[in-house]
Order: sequence, then C-alpha cells, then structure tokens
Amino acid sequence: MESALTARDRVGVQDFVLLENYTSEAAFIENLRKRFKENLIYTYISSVLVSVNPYKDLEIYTKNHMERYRGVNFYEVSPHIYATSDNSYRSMRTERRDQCILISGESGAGKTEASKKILQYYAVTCPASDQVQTVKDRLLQSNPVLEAFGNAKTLRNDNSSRFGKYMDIQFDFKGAPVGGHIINYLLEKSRVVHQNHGERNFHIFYQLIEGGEEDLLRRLGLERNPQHYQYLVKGNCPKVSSINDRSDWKQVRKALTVIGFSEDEVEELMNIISSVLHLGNMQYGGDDGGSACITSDTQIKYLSRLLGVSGTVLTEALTHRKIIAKGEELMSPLNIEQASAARDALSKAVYGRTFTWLVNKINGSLAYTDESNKNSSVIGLLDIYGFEVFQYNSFEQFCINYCNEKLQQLFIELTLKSEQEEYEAEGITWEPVQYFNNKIICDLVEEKFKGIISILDEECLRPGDASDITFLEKLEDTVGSHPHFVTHKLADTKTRKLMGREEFRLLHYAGDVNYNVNGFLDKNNDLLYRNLKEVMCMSENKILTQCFDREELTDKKRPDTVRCVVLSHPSSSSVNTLISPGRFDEVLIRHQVKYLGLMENLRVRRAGFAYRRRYEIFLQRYKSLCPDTWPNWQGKLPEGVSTLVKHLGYKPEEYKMGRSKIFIRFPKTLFATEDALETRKQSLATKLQAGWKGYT
Ligand code: AOV
Ligand code: MG
Repeated sequence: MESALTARDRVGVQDFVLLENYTSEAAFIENLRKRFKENLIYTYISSVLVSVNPYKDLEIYTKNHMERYRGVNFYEVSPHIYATSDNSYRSMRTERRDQCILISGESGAGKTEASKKILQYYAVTCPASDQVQTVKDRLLQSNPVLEAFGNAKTLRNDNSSRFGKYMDIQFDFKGAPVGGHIINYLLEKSRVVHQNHGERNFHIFYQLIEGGEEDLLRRLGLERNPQHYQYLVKGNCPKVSSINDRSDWKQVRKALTVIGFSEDEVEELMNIISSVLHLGNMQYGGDDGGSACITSDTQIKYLSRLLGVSGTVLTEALTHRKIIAKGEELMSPLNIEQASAARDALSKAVYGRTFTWLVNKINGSLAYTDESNKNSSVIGLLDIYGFEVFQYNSFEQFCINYCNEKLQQLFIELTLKSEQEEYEAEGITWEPVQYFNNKIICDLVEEKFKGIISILDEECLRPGDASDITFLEKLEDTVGSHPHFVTHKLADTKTRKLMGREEFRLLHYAGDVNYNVNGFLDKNNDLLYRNLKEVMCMSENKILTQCFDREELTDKKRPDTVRCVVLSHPSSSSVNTLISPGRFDEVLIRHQVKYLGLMENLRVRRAGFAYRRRYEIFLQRYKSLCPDTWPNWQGKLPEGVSTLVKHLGYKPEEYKMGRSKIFIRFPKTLFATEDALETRKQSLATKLQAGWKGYT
C-alpha cells in the first residue's frame, strides 16, 4: 500500500490551504500540475473550487459519482464540482438561506460546462415527484436551446457563450426543485450580421440548415448550404469538427418540445430565424440619384410571407427613412450604405428580441406557481461570457470584459474584502492581506459623468459632429490621466508601437486590451429606424408581435445602453475555472492564477477560519450535546457556547470567540461535532421510543 506521504507527493494536496509553502506561486502551480497529470482537475482553496479544463472526457460525472458526493461532508471526498453543488444545497437546506454559485474564468475555461454539471447534479440527486420531474427536464433542456441561440464558435471556444446568464433554481420546503428563472444579459447581437475570420454565427442557423427537415426548409425557402447565406460566410468557417449541427438540431427540436413549445411556435420561431438569413441576402442597387433600391424581389417575397408583413411596406421601409419635419412626415430615401445598415439593424433587432422572447418563454415554462408554498429557497448560478482578447477588439469585447471586471469585483467582495472586514468587526486579531482591488477599473468604466460609458452615452446624444474619433478625444481629455487607461497619443514609445491611432487600451485586472473605437457610437446607439419598427409592429408572426410593441413607437425613451450583471449577495460559493489546452500550459495557467487573485485568496483563507456561526445558531443546533446547555442555556450566549465547546473538547487553537460569532479554524472540528449530533439524535430517538424522559 502506498504511504500517505508518497501519495501526496504524487497527487499533491486537495486543498491549497494544506500546502506547506502556501505563499509560493511556484508551489501553487506545481500542485495544480501534479493533480492535472493524475486527471485530478479540481482543487479547493477552502470553499472556493479551482478547476483546470482537461479538454477531454474524464469519467467523473457518472451517476455513481453523484451518489458519492450526496450528503457527504465537503472534506471527506476528493474535490469535485458535485461537492460544491452539494455543499450549496445543504447550506440552503440547513441554514434556510439562498445560495449563489459564481463561476469565473477566461473564455474557454469551462464555465458553461461547470454550470451544466451543477444543474445535472441537482436534477439527478434532489428528491422528485412527477411534477418535479417535468421541472427537472425543463431546467435541463433549457440549456441546449439557449446555447443554440446564444452560443457560437469563436477563435477561443467552439461553443462560446455570447450572452450572460443568471439562473435561479427554486426548491420547495422538501428540497425538491420546483421552478426556475433565467435572466439574460446583453447578447452579442452584432454576430448576427458579421463574424470575424474563423468564427461563426449563432449555432441555430447552421443547425436549421444542416438538420432541418426537407419540407421545413422548403417552406422557409432555405437551401441546405450555409455558404449560400451572406450572414454565414463572413468568418469562412461553416463547419466545425467538434460540432455536429445535424444531431444538435434534433436535440434542440426535442428540447423545444419538452419545454412546452407548440408546433406552431416552433414554426414561427424558424420563420424568424430564416427571415434573418433572407434579410442578409437582400441585394441593393442604386438608382441614378444614388438612392438604394432592392434589385431582386425573391427575398422580399419570402420575408413578406415569413414575417407576415406587406412586401411593399417592407420594401419601402428598407430603403427609406421616415423623418418628421415641422409636424409633417417625409420619406427620405437612403443610399446603399445606409440601406444596408438599416437592414442589418433590423436583423439584429429581430434576432435579439427573439432571443429575449425565448428566455421569457422558457421562464414561463419553469415558473413556480404554487402560492401555498412560500417557503421556497433558491440557488443561483452565474455563467457569463469569459474575459477575451483578440487581435481586433471592439465594443462587444469592451462590454464582455467590463462584465468580467464586475464579476471579479464581486468575487473580491465576497472572498477577500468581506472576510477581512468580518474579522475586524468581530474583534479577531488578524494580519491583513494585501490584494489588488480592481474597483479602480470598474470606476473608470462606469463612474457617473466621467466614466467611459457616460462619455460614450454623452457622445451618442450630442447633435452635430459627434463621431467615434471625437469620442476617443473626449476620453483622452476626461480619463487620459487614469493609470489604467492609455491611447496612442498618450502612450510611451514602447506601448505606442503596440497600438493603433483609433484605439484605447484598458489595463484590465486580467490583462491589457486595445479597443478600436470604430463603431462604438453606432453599436451603443443600437438604432432601429422608426419605420422598420412600425413594420415589425404590423407583423402577423405571433412571436414578433410580442417582441415589437406598438407602445414603443410613442415612447421617446432612449434605447438601453450597456447593462451589466448586478447581483444581490446571498451566501455564495465560487468556482474558478482555468484554461489548459489539452496539456498543462504553465504560462497560461500562471497568468490566470495571478489575475484571479488565487494566491491572495489562499493567504486570506490560510490565516482564517473555515467556519463561523452566530452564537445563538450554534447553541441552538448543538445545545443537546452538553448537559449544561440542555434544554436551555439561561446565561449570556458567548458563555453558553464557551461551556459547550469546552465540553466537546475543542482545543484553544481550534477556535476563537468573536463579538457575535464563534470562528472555527478547521472543518474537521465542526464535522466531528456534526457527527456527535447525529449519534445523539439516533440514540435519543431510540430512547424516546422506549418512553424515556430526561438527559443523560
Ligand atoms: P466557457 O464557458 O468558460 O467559455 P466552456 O464551458 O464552453 O467554456 O468549455 C469549453 C470547452 O472545454 C468545452 O466545449 C469542452 O470541450 C471543454 N471542457 C470544459 N469543461 C470540461 C470538463 N469538465 N471536462 C472535459 N472537457 C471540458 V466562454 O462561454 O467562451 O467564456 O465565452
Ligand atoms: Mg460559456
């Protein structure tokens, strides 16, 4: 048999807190490497789970694995995403507090896969009745649908999430999942009309073309060849080896039915998807005056039928802009460039709103309606698009990376800041740990009046000569001196060589990114001409009538600008995923360890206490374990707790008494107490059955 020492040499420690040389980054990486070599992709930093993407199927997600983690204490089994899931579940049950699991990591690190594993775990292990089974099925099937419409192949990930997702799973008082709710954040709509080289449009387009039944495609006027569609050829990458569009179509089709879509609704949904493709293929020509006209009416015919609008009205709306001057409505012709932009804006609006409709529809089917059961609790799951840097970065990357900056801020709040503040508030002696707080970058982006978003909004509203370049100049004037902001003009010689004149660079927590300002104003404005909106409001497609509301036409409100993830703070767990492209790439891993603040996190944890409980809760739960505190402690709470833990044999180095809470250093101490409680409950039950009264 292998001795404990050699086993540790081989597989490392399963919790970084146990690492001897815990301040050394090299030791940290070495531990990850050892474990990765043994296919152990998970390691804890106390309650935080670190995972390294193996990029291959490991046999660690079977039903047997789920059973192994069910109801077992966190530290008794090897680290796993199921342990994190189970831990959150049990905290929710025992403490009756809502929970939240945050998943962070760069694009391709494995966030979405992790979120699916968590959901599967609950679906399989939580109690069920017939009604609950339907909810479970729907929860699970919402994933393929949302991924079909909201994920795409990028240069970093063949199945990259192009929207942010926060999902609440609701549980009833018995702990059975009874409902769910999804909030979606900022879909990357620009992908509908343009993809960078080597990238694709959203999966659903290819699924429909490759997998759609013959007669369906005929009705939709589609050819079975993605290359035929302008909106699908920009990235020059119709096929992806890791993706089978045809079988994915079957899965999505089935999932839509499970979620409760009627045949008619699926048909209308596909009408919309195919209209977008027809829109992209519309051919514009110019007349002598330079005004745009539509040269072939093939697409218009299909569009008119699929969208349920008049062809003539649509044609006019796609080539003209309605202007209201001196109280009169005028139709002003568009040139070819403007007409193409108007068409693309329509495609994006139609797709984006349909996506939101889809999320609402799924929410309707997951809605928990039983009013009699008010005692439900939730576990929230946050899975956003990861931090990304490309050769060319635009408004989309700006939004995505800002979103990650906010998530990191939340992570810092929950793990580093609040932890240290709590020690202080409780009067626990403590050596503060220094860490980089990225709030300064969040402020740079979002601060009222002088942050980048405010300046962008201001330029978007300013009449006259506002352009992407004036926006860049405004940035230089306003935030030019900020330590995390650089432009070509402001940069030192070395950085200047790495930057274009139309770029600004943000020094993000996760690395430096150059953003090209080209298109920022248009994308932020996200303008859809009024007459195109009017046409959509007239649509006979039932989905579109819900997406385009007539009220909007009278509403003068500006369109929404950048929105981001803002979460309340329930009790949380987090999973940090790291990318490793098939082998253990040390440079890549080290970078991520550094920027995620994992070393600082470890230091805080190591110096800290694994568990803390408020005195009254602790006493209430364990009072039966000591004759002096049973059935009720009459004195002061801290003294009661003190009496209790001394009776239980806690050693002085195992715990500390704060102002309102007891802090327990090692999980095993609490586990032992939990076990004692379990034993006592059993013996009590036996004695009660025998009619026994009193304490022994
Ligand atoms: P992401 O969600 O973090 O990226 P994904 O969860 O989509 O990343 O993972 C990317 C790919 O890595 C998956 O398609 C799998 O091939 C592989 N992978 C991830 N986790 C595992 C695992 N546990 N075991 C085996 N393979 C895995 V992004 O949405 O792009 O930010 O924007
Ligand atoms: Mg993802």
